Amino acid sequence: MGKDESSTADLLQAVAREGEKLQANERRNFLKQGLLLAGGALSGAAVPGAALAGESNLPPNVPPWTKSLGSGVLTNPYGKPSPYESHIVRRNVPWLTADKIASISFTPLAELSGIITPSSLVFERYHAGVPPIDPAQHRLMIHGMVDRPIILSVDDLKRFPSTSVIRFIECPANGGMEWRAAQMDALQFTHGMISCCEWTGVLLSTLLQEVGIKKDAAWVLAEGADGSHMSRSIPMDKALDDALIVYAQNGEPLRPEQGYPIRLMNPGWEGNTSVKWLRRLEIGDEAWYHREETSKYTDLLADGRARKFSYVQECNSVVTFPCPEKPLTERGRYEVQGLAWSGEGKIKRVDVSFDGGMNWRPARLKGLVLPKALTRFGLEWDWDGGPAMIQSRAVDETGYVQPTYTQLREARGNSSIYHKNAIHTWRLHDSGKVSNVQIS
Ligand SMILES: Nc1nc2c(c(=O)[nH]1)N[C@H]1C(S)=C(S)[C@@H](COP(=O)(O)O)O[C@H]1N2
Ligand SMILES: [Mo]
Repeated sequence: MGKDESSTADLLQAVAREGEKLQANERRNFLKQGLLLAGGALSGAAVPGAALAGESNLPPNVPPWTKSLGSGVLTNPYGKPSPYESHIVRRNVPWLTADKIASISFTPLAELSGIITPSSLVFERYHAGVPPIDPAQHRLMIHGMVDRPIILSVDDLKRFPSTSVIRFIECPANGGMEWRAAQMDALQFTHGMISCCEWTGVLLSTLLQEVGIKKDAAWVLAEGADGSHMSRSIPMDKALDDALIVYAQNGEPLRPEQGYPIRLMNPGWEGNTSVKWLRRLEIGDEAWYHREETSKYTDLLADGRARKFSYVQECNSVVTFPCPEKPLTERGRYEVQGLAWSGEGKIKRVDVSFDGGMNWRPARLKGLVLPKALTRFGLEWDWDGGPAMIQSRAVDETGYVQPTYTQLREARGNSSIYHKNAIHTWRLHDSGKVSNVQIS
């Protein structure tokens, strides 16, 4: 390419010309490769170049989009995914809730890479829908057992020193439909009530320092501005540890679905405690025992008593490839992948089994391994075309090992809904199809 080819259009044309020359030269090699690829497939057609027939946009041909100009800047002032990816969306289970106001939608885990959940795909959980809050008319009141009660605007909040963390939020009902038997034949529905975002805001401890808490203060009540007035009692230890009042998610203002303009974020704890559309924090000396910590979000045990305040989301994991949405298409080498997480800290280790838990192989932890965040794991595996029972088992930095269903039921009985973190099994059929089964 000449130095004087200055305009972008010229540059693109030059690139296309270079490409054409290259393709003409290397046509023979491309054809050889095409044959190789076709031969590798189970049903490989043994005709040289057959894989290319009818595929006029594949090499060595030059597709029309390489020979023309594309759309310009600001075609989408707020960007959106390729239309070819329009199947990557949140979905709900229509029979699960009576309406869409007090309901839930699920993150499409099978379609995601890395550990960050794009804001548009974060699962939604509302008790009374999304309130259309005008941030200029929203305030956070901090009162109760404090020396100096305050009412903060969103702008006031942003004047405090901020911090950013990558942490998961998981609804404790994640997998709740699976307590008694395998039911949902999709990863999106067995594990999709979890997300992992970068959250930015102010440490709750900073705000509590500002108001000054009284000597006997032991609890914080967080209340939302939505029609459900959702409220939870948070022990002071957590409030002073890593609880945050956040106003940004993945670098931009919180989405309305996630609590715009501000939400409480309790890293590692059941999502229900991360009160959205936060309007009030009351400091007290006892828990409030509101609806969401008595009639709901308690765990009925085998002896008829209910476990209360089960705040932490314990260590859990799931294989995300293969899974019902992502079957295998041909035998050969794959990277089996999955996600692990623990509300207690970092993931230390993940093992994968292909025979329903009889033998285990250590997986590799990939990319960032952060506390209370999704952690991706991978393991190369040669599929021989036979059936398999694929499982993952995570261990966190406290040494806690993800339980089997038998261990979980021994500890918790069979009447729970929340906090199901048992080892999950995908049954791989010899067709490559994957289905949800349960092994105790
Ligand atoms: N004010 C308010 N906060 C709320 C809720 C709600 O309905 N109202 N739902 C809770 C529940 S049950 C969960 S699991 C999380 C879900 O967070 P997300 O919708 O951002 O994924 O928000 C919690 N905070
Ligand atoms: Mo939840």
